[in-house]
This record gives sequence, C-alpha cells and structure tokens, in this order.
Amino acid sequence: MTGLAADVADGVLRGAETLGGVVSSPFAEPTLRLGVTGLARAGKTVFITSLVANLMNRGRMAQLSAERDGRIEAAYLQPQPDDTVPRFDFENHLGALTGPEPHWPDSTRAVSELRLSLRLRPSGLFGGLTGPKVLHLDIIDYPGEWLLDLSLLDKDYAGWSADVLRRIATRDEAKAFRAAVRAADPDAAHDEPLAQGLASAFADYLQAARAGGYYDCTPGRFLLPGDLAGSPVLTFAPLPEGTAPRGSLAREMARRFEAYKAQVVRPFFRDHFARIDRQVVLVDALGALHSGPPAMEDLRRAMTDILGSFRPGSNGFLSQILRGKRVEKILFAATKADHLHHQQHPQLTAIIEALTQDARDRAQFAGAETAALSLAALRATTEELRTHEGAELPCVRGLLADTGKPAALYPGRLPEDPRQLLTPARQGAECWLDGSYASMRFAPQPLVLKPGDGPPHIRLDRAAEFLFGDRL
Ligand SMILES: Nc1nc2c(ncn2[C@@H]2O[C@H](COP(=O)(O)OP(=O)(O)O)[C@@H](O)[C@H]2O)c(=O)[nH]1
Ligand SMILES: [Mg+2]
Repeated sequence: MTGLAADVADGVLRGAETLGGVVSSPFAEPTLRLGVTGLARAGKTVFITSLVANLMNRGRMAQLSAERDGRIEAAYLQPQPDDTVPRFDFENHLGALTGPEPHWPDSTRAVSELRLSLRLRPSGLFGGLTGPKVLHLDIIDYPGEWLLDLSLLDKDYAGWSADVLRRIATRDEAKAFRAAVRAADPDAAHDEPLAQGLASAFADYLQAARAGGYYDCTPGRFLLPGDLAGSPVLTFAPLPEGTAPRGSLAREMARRFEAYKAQVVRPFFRDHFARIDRQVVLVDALGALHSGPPAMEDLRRAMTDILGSFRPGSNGFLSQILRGKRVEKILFAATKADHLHHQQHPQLTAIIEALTQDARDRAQFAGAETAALSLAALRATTEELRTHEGAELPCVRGLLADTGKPAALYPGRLPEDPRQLLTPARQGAECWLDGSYASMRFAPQPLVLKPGDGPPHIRLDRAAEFLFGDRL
C-alpha cells in the first residue's frame, strides 16, 4: 500500500478491525492472520519454514484444493505490516533445513512474523471479468508459554504467590528457591540485590521445572525473557503473605507483578493474540509419550490452559479486547509424525484429539471450527517394514542427528484407544503399563528437490487446506 493510501485507509482499517468485521476499505487487500503456537520445541519454526517453502513451490501440495484447481498463480514474500515485530527468519531456517549439510534450525524464543502473499486466479461466474486477486497471509509465530500467562490477569500478587508456593512445595526442582524464600522476610525493607537473588532463583526453578517436564511454568517471560531480561518487570518472585507494609520487599514485588501483567501480558494479547483469524496449535505428543505418563498428563493440562485463551468468555480482559471477534478455526496438530510409520498415524491423531478434547468442546461451543491431525512439517525418515521374531514391525528409517549414522526406529505399538494412555497418566502412573516408547532424533535428509517441489512433508497440505483453503 502506498503511503497516501495507508494514511487514508488507516482510520477505516482500525475501525473495521476492532469491530472484527471483514476489512472493506477499497485500499485494503484481504489479509488473513495465521497464528502458529505450541510449547517450546513443538515444531513451530520448522512448520512455518516448510509451509512457506511448500506454498512457494507447490509440487507437494496436492491436498490444497486451490492448488489442485490451478487457482494459485504465485506466492511470494513481502514486507510484513507490523514494523516493530521481528521478521521470521525464513531464509536462514530454510537454508538450515535444505542446505548441503541439513540441520534443524536454531530455536527462537519470541514472537516473529512473516507475510506471504498469494496471487489467485478469480473463480466463479464473473471470475474472468476481474483481474487476479491477492491474499496476504500474515503468519505469526509465538510461544504457547505466553498464553499460559492469561491466567495471571485474574490473580493478584498474594493469590498468585500462594498458588505457586503450594504447587512447588514438594518439587525437587524448587529446593533452592524454597530455601531462598525461607531466608527472606517479605515485610522487611525492599532491597534490590535481594529481589534480584529471589527472582533469579525463581527463574532457575522455572527453567529446571520446564526441563523436568512441567508445563505450569509461568510467568512465561521468565523462561523466554528476550529483551526484557534484567528489567524490573521480570525481577519478582512469589513470597508468603505478610502485612506488606509500604516500602517492603513484598510491596515492591506486588507492584512488579502488576507491571508484568500490564506491560507484558496485556500488550501481547492486545497487539498479537487478539488479531489472529486462524490458529494452529502444534503439539509434540510423541515426545510426551516417550517421556512417560507424568509428561503426558502435564501436556494435557497445559493444553487445557493454553486453549482457555480461545474461549474469550472465560476472561473479562480478553472479552473486552476481542469485542466479539474470535478465532474462526483452530487446528490441533501432532508434529514429528515422521517418527511413526503411517500405519500408526491414526493412533497419534486419536491421542491429540483426546488431549485437546476438553478444550475442543469449549472452543466449539465458542464458535470456532476445530480439527486435529498428525503431520510432519519436514519428513526426515522413510518407511520400512522389518521382520522381527516372525512379526512385521512398521518402522521408519533416518539419519541420526547426533552421529549422522542410519538407524531404524520402531517406537512401540500405540494403543487404538488413547484412553489407555491418558487415563493412567491422569491417575498418576509413573510409567506405561506396556513398557516404554522409543524415540530417536533424526537429522533432516539431504534433499535433491525437483523444480516446483517444496521440502518433503506429511499432511502439511491438509493442514493448509483446513486453515486457509476456504480463502483461496
Ligand atoms: N523428524 C522431525 N523432527 C522435527 C520436525 N519438526 C520439528 N522437529 C524437531 O523438533 C525440534 C524443534 O523444532 P522447532 O521448529 O525449532 O520448535 P519450536 O521451538 O516450536 O519452534 C527440531 O529441532 C527437530 O529436532 C519434523 O517435522 N520432523
Ligand atoms: Mg521456534
């Protein structure tokens, strides 16, 4: 959009956006904001990179109906609309995945954005009369951990502290932090080094808890501080309730807790979350399966909490900023499905459906269309049937990420009924009844791509069809 058009359209656009309606400014081209989220390591970066690469070279996108019908003329990257959000580093990530020595991209730790524009051949009766139209797909990558912070908005410092201290009372990961809390007097005069010591002990606990498989690790920005590292909004920690006199440690901590809510949590929901039209939630269910029942139960809880954000009625602040606008479609996708032979993909999909069932019921209730599937954004394996003790085992084969050596993986037999996993997990089982589920970390395979083909994937085209196929 030219500067003039942008100026003229700005007011119109804003008005239209806050009303949540379709932007109808004559200057505006249609835009769809696609949110991509998931907990750390769920596969967001790889998903976006491969999705964009496969939309630019669509040889492997047969399940995208607009592609099948020849309606997509071109897809190209353009400058994104939000000037203060870091750009998703597509070129570097793609280079890592498809270069001469393929490797997984570095993990990213904050929100980023990329605009892919699709030039479409008009369809329908009068299609031939109008020229091609353009749809801008703005893809927003943000950590699922940040959604967990929504629950903080309903709490004050004392209530939040009591919650956290109760939850961590028996966790090994919190030993050092609990000792630091015992040594501190919340009602004593505020002392910055002491506050910093407590905050860093608390942040260390959160990191350890996250590594130990806990997902209830809020405030989310303590794990992914980005450019807020060391600032007062991240220099607080939960303390037992005292009288919190003026000038006390507890009083200052409470003030910072409120600042975190007002200056970190609310802006994220207002500036990013509230503007999302379609959402994909990526879930590493196979990772949790491999880690065991406690990780699976934790994942289920985290999903329920994360998906609470998509039920605006549950939070006054959110209802207020959304003003009736809602995410229209939510896709729940189990990632890294290339660790499983396709024979077992239905079982993986059933797990993801069961994991998100509560939340899906509620989202449906709120009017969003939801679906679940298993995918691999970047397929790093090939399938293989191997005979083992007279039985045929459906395996996958790939190159190990650590050594580069070829290896075959049979993760184990996933049950037809996901409740066989989720029920014991919910009841506190420590390990799976039938032994464990194996895992391997494969490197991306060296690729020789035919012209017009994107990187190999599993069901990325189906994901795209569900998420935005209706707008192409
Ligand atoms: N085999 C396989 N591994 C994947 C795939 N997607 C992600 N991974 C693995 O998961 C890790 C984390 O992925 P990433 O996209 O960085 O996760 P993010 O933290 O959610 O952005 C990668 O380094 C890979 O090891 C996939 O499609 N197939
Ligand atoms: Mg990432």
